[in-house]
Amino acid sequence: EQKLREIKFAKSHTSTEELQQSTFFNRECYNLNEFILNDGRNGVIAEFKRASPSKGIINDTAEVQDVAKAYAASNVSAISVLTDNVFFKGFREDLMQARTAVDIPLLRKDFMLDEYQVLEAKAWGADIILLIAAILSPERIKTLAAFAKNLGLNILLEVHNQEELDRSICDDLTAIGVNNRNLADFTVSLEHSYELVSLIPDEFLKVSESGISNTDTINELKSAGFNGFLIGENFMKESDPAQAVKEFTG
Ligand code: IGP
Repeated sequence: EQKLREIKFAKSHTSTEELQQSTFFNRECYNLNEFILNDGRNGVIAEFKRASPSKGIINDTAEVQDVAKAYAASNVSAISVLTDNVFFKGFREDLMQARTAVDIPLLRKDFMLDEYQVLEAKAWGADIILLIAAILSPERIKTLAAFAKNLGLNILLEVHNQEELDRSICDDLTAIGVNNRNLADFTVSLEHSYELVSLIPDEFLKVSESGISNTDTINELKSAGFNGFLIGENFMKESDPAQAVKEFTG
């Protein structure tokens, strides 16, 4: 965590006052529950991701506005936008441009460690923040979730196994995501989702994350109890992610 902090906070900061005065900061966030549990939408959280540590460059030509618009037009429930630059080649501008392009919930996908980043998320137009159990203590998760909720943000907690779930769960979360990808060795197995789904209390949205590449898998995950499906590479690996999401969602 210390290493991550050093890498991510090397650059200079906008003041918290400036963040709080920015255009998007005072908008009301969309409610993730409403968009996921909506019969007219498909539960997919479609991701804009140029690159990843496991795959290298996935797509460096697609424009975020075009992709976001195509995702929204395909009735996805939300869009995830990577803002981490070090590992995923994302920018805060990607999130801000997605915000101007669509009117559905946006997830700031990043390694959140402190309150300042939560303020950034709100200022850049996010509706949802990600808290990753593998890199945060239970106390930090509780504090950051309360801080984010107070700003009207939705909170997605990401876990990879039962131990992370048990120690990290707290009241202020909106959704719990099971990451099928092991962040240490990048192996992907949907078994993580199937093993954990029944352990997630029903008051939280249940999201399966990573490695989903067809609608049969979505239907199986749905039968198992999931209502959200985070999908990135399957769309972004195509030169035209807009066409890929259209074919996927019909
Ligand atoms: C999407 P995929 O396999 O569909 O591209 O996965 C998403 O789950 C993945 O990008 C992700 C991620 C993360 C990225 C899950 N948790 C945490 C960065 C940080």
